[in-house]
Amino acid sequence: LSDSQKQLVQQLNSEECGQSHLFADWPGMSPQDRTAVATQLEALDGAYGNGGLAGYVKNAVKLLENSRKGVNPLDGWEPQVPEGAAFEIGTDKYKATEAKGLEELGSIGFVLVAGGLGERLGYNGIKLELPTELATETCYLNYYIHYILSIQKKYGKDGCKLPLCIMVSNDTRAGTEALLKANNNFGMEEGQISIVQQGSGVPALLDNAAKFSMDETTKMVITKPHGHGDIHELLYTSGVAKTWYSEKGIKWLCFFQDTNGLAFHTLPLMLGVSKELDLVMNSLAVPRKAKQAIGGIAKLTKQGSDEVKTVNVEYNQLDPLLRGSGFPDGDVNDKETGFSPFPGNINQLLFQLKAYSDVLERTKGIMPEFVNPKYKDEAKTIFKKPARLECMMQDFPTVLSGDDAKKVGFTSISSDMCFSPVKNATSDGVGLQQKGTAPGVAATGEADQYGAFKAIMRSIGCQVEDAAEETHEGIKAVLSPQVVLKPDFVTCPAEYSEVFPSPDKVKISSKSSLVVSGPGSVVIESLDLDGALVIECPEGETVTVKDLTVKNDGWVREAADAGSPEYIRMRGYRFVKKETAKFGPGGLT
Ligand code: UGB
Repeated sequence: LSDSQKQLVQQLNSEECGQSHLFADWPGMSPQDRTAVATQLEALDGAYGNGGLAGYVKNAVKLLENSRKGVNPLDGWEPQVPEGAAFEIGTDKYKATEAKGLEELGSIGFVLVAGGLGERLGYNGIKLELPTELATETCYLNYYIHYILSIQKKYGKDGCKLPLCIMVSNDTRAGTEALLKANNNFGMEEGQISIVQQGSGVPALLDNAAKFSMDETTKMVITKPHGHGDIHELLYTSGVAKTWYSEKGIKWLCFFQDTNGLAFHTLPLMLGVSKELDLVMNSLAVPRKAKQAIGGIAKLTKQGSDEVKTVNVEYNQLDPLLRGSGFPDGDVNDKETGFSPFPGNINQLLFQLKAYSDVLERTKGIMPEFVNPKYKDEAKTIFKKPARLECMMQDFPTVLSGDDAKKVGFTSISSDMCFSPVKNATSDGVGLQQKGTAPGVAATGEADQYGAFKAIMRSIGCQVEDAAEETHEGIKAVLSPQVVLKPDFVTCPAEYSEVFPSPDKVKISSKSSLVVSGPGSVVIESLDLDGALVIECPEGETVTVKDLTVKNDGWVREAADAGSPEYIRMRGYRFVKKETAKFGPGGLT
C-alpha cells in the first residue's frame, strides 16, 4: 500500500470512524486484493468533497441520529405559498416577458444532469439515447444539442459557441461518450461540450453508526449514488462555471434533466422572469397534484425570526411539514383548483452565472445532504436495506446568503408546455394515470411533445384538430396528429408568428403527421394537411409553402410485438409510414 493508503486504512480502522470490519479479513487476503480495496477506498475518499470518508462517517452519524429521533430538518420553519410569476401560452403577459428573455438567449450555458441510471424506467441503455418521439426518432441528446445550436445561430453573437456541460456517472459515461462519438457530437464542436463525472457513489450504510456495507467476496465497499446535487461541486472543481463566466461571456446557466422533450419551449420566458425580477435562481414550476412525486416549492419563514428562504421541499417531506405547521390535512389539493397550492418543481433551473459562480467559490459547491433509511424495527436501529447520504441540485437556495437568498423565485406554466419526462416503466405509469397523476412514460412523453407544438400553433390561430385518445399497454395518450417542429425551424412561441404568417390558413387534420426542419428558412403561409408531410430546407435555401393541399394515407400505428426493440416495446406500438409527401426548395416530391 502507498503511504496515503496506509494512513486512510488506519483512519477508517480507528474507533472514531468505526470501519474496522472492512479490514477484519485482511490477514488472510493476498496483497493484490488488499491493494484493490485500498485503491477503492482512496478513490471514495477523494471523491467525497465534504471531508473525505471520515467526514462522510461523521455527517452520516449525525443525520442518522436525527432521522432516528424523527427530527424534521424543516422544524421551526413555516411554509407559505411563494410568490412567483404564472403564465398561460398566448397571452400578452407571456409574449412581453418572453420578448425580454429573447435578448438573453445568446448568453446562456447549459448543464444537463444525466448520471441517473433510470431504475424506475427499467431501460437497458442510457436514457439520452431514447427517441423523443417515433415520428422522427430523434434521441434526447440530439434534440438538446440541436436546440442549443439553433439558438446559438439565431441569437448568439457572431462566432459565439454556447457551451454544454453533461454530468455523467460511472453508469452513463461510456454510453454518453459513445453516443456523442457515433454522431460527431451532433454538430457541436469538440471543445463546446464538457463532461464531468460524479464519483462512483458513496458507501452504503448498514446501521446508525454508519458502518459501511461490504461485499463479502471481494471485501470491497458497496456504493450507492449520491444524487444530482453533485453537479454543483463538479462545476466548481472542473472550473466550468468560472471559465464560462470569465472567459466565454456566459451570463446564465440552465440546468435540465435527461428526458424532458418539452424542456426548452419556455426558456426565453424563464429568462424574461429572471431578468424582470432579478432572480439569482429561478425554478420552472408546474401546477402540482397533491402527493405527486415532484417536490413543492415553498417559502419558508423561520419562526421567531425574519429569516426567509424559498426552496424545494421534496415530496416525501412536504406532507409532514404541512401537518406540523397549521395545515392539518397535509399535502392535499386545493378544492377550487384541484391542485396542490405549492408549485411543483421540475428541476429545470436557471441561475445568474456571476452570482452562482461566486457562491461556488465560497462553498466549493457542497450541498446539504439528507438520509432516508427505511427501518425494520420500532426502535429504528435496523435498516431494511442499506441507506446512504444524498444531495439534490435544487437545494441550492440553502447555500445562498444575504441578498441573494431573497432572489429566488419560480416561473409557472401548465405542464403540457414544459414538462413530460420519461421516468417510469409503463406498468407503473398505468397506476399513476388511474390516480390522475402524470404517468411519465415513453408514450406520454411522446404524445406531450406533439401536444406542445400543437398547443403553440393553436395559440397563434392555426387550426389543428386532435384525434381521440388511444390506449397502448394500458396507457392512454393522444398520439395523433403528430407535429414535430425542429429547433432549426422554431425554438420558442415568439417565432411561430414569423413562420406561420397567416395561421388561419394552416389546417391540420386529426390523422396527420407534420415534420418541419431547416436549417434553411421555411415559411408556411397556407397549408391544408390530411396525411403525412415532411418539409425540409437545406442551409442557405428558402422554402415557402403556399396553397398546398396534401392528402395521403399518412402514418398509422400498429401493435408492437415481442421481437420489437425495447424503445418500441415500452410504448406498445410502432409507426407504419404508409405514404409521405415531401416538400423542399423544389416543391412537392
Ligand atoms: N441524476 C443524476 O445526474 N445523478 C444522480 O445521481 C441522480 C439523478 P430522477 P428524482 O422532475 O420528476 C427529481 O431520478 O431525483 C439526474 C427532483 O428531485 O429522475 O427522483 C438524472 O439522470 C424532484 O423534485 O429524479 O427527482 C435525471 O436527469 C422532481 O423535480 C435527473 O437527475 C423530479 O426530479 C433527475 O433524476 C421530477
